[in-house]
This record gives sequence, C-alpha cells and structure tokens, in this order.
Amino acid sequence: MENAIAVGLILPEVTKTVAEEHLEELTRLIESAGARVATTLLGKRNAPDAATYVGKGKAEEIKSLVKRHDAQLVIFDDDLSPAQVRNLEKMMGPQTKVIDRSALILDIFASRAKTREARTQVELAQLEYMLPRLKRAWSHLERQAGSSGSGGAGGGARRGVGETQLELDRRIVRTRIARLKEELEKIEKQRDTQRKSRAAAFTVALVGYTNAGKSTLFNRLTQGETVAMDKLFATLDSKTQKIAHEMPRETVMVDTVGFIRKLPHHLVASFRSTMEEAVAADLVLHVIDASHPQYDEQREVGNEVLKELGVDSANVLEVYNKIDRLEEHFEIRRRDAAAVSALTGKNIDRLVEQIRGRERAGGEHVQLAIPHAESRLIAKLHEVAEVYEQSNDDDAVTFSAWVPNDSLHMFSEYVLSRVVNERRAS
Ligand SMILES: Nc1nc2c(ncn2[C@@H]2O[C@H](COP(=O)(O)OP(=O)(O)OP(=O)(O)O)[C@@H](O)[C@H]2O)c(=O)[nH]1
Ligand SMILES: [Mg+2]
Repeated sequence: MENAIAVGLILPEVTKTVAEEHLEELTRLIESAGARVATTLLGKRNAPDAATYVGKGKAEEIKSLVKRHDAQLVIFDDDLSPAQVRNLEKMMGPQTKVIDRSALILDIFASRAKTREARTQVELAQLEYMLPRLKRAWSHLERQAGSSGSGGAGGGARRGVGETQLELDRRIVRTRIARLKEELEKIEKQRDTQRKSRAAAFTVALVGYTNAGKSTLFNRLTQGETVAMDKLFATLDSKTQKIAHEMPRETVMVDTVGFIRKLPHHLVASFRSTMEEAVAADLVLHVIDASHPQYDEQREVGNEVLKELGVDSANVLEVYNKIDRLEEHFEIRRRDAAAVSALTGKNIDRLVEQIRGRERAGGEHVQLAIPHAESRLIAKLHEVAEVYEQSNDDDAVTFSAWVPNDSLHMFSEYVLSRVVNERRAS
C-alpha cells in the first residue's frame, strides 16, 4: 500500500475548522482510493503561491515529511496548475508523485467504473483533465488511439509535417475525446429508449452526497442488493429496480452516483448522461447524512448540482438519513422532507407514504370506457397510464387505470368515474 501525505491550505475565506474538515474528507478519499495517509499538513496563506501552492517554506516541510514517512504520494486538497505540479515534483524527487484532488477523484472513478458507460465517461473526463497538462509523449495513448476503431479523421499516429511531439500528442488525445463523445451519445440514445419504455411508471431517483446512504435506502425500498459501502463513490452506475411497497402506480427507484464538493468539472460534464436519470425522474429524493458534521454544506453541494442539472426543486424531497446515529430527536424544518434511518428502517413507512402522496398528486385513478373504434387512444392509454383492470363490452373497452395528470385531457370524454383515495386493489 502506498503512503500518502495529505496537504491542505487555510485561505482567508475559510475557517481553520472548515479547512480541517475538508482535509479529513481528503483523507477519506485517499483511503477510498486504496492508499494510506501517513500524515496530514495544513498551511495558512492569504493566497496560494503561484509556484508551489503552499509556499516555499511549507513545500520544504512536505519534503522532509516525505522522507520521514517514506511517502510515494503527496496529495493536495485543491487543484494545482501544471506548473505547480512540475515544481513540486522536482522538489520532492523522482520517487514521489504529486497529485491534486481532481486527479485523485478521477483515479477513484477509474478504478470503480465497471459498465461501458461508466468507463467511457471516466476516460473522457481523464483525457479532458490531461489535455492541458500534456508535456511529453504518451505512448500508451498513442497505442489506444491507433488501435480503437477503423480509420477516422486523424486517427493513428501519422505525424504531420512540422508537427512537434507535443502537438501530435494533443491531436491524438483530441481524436480520442471526439470518439468517446460519439460513443456516449450512442449510449445516451439507448438510455432514452429504456426510459421511454418506463414512461408509464413513476420514477424516483436517489441523489446526494457520496456516502449519504443512497444505496442503502435503495436496497431498503426495493429489497435489492446494491453494494453499499463505507467508502466514497461506492456507486458509479445508476441502477433501476421496482419499489417493493404497494404504490398507486408501478414505481421504479433509480440509484445514482454521489456528489462531492469541488467535484472536477470534467467529471460532472462526463457523468451528465448518468445524472440525466435524476432530471427525468418524477420525484427526486435528495439523501442527506444527518449525522455528518457538515451535512448542511453537503446539502448545499447537492442543491447546487441539482440546480446545474436543471432539476425542478418542486420535484425534490429532502431525506435526512442516519438518524439512528443521532442522540437527539432530529427536527425537520421543511414540510417536504423526511428523517429516516435506511439502516434500521426507522420512519421508512412514513417516507413511503410521502412518496405515495406525491404519486397520488401526480395523477388520477379513473374508470374509463373507450369505444373499440378508438384503437389509437387505447394504445396511448397503455403507453402513458397504468392499467389495473380491463374488460370488453359490446361497443367499448372499460378500464380501471391510473392516468398521470398531464395525460388526463386526452381521455376526458371517456371518463366514467373517478376513484378517490383508494389504494391499488391488487
Ligand atoms: N448508521 C447508519 N449508517 C448508514 C445508514 N444508511 C447508510 N449507512 C452507512 O453509510 C455508508 C454509506 O452507505 P451507502 O448506501 O453506500 O451510501 P451511498 O450514498 O450510496 O454512497 P456512494 O455510492 O458512495 O455515493 C455505509 O457504510 C452504510 O452502511 C443509516 O441510516 N444509519
Ligand atoms: Mg451508492
């Protein structure tokens, strides 16, 4: 296992406590990546140093810590410029790698990515991160770009006249980036098709800070077996499963990748297609670890990402999780919120009731009689609604169905009666 030194900086805009907590999070990230944190170091400055980020004195201090702890990695809690990385690596010596928070997160994502979609997204983010930092030949990339796919514009390692090695490297990376983007577009189309096939179902997406308990809650509500771990970014792929409770409509849950503060910009962009699941959901459960000292900051990070993705806040329900860890009663100030323990199951029935309430508000249970001649409309009903019962009369088909509000107008002339406040019979 590699030894790492975690480095942070207290800048005027943050307090010492906050900086310490951020460094604590960095430590968890490093451990999640599979390295050991030998020691941490927190500097204090009015502004980052252009050459070394922490300043020359602190950099010397890091160097002696590297020696003392035999560290192979020095990891900074903020993004470093390519020049800062170069200067610091030169100081630390050839045995020590200097990386920043973004590179670390990209590493974790790369090691967790299992599906084609996640792998494509991570590779894209890595290349976008790498592009401005290229300085010498990337022979492994050359091989990748040359071997994947046939022909294509600029593919392979043909060097143009007067092109320097660096220009060539950049061209190879750009070509690969373009290909990955095409690939992602294809995957996104497939996802769209899958989503349309679930159009009649009510979809509930779980989003929130990493380690908040999304997968645990997913398992609790679906009786599924998604991996939940006390590790940051345990889940990378969104996963869908039917909810295991009785609902007015067919209801599916979607588990998604977690957020973290200062998430590398490229990563957010690359994981957009995965996160689209949250945007398309009828209801978004924003899971917050109420037992975390920074849960408020984590909630804010979640809100920012949701805003960036264009999720309507009216569709969001805040779920304060891990209340089993709290000694006092957890007071929720908002009405559209819940306080639960995904682990023990406390208040889960209440949460399910809240989800049900949202579902009920989103449509109506109606009895319909549609003439046989209206075969298109009947097909439409099967597409947008959940049909509970259906029977054939001489001149019409009668239905008992759940119809979402935005589709009701299509069927209004055939409504026989509305069923109020009755649970699904089956
Ligand atoms: N005490 C307690 N622990 C919980 C609860 N819910 C989840 N956990 C624990 O918190 C850790 C993270 O849970 P996950 O469900 O993997 O969290 P996640 O939000 O899916 O995390 P990522 O996939 O990494 O974003 C695990 O060790 C869970 O056992 C809870 O209600 N109470
Ligand atoms: Mg998870």
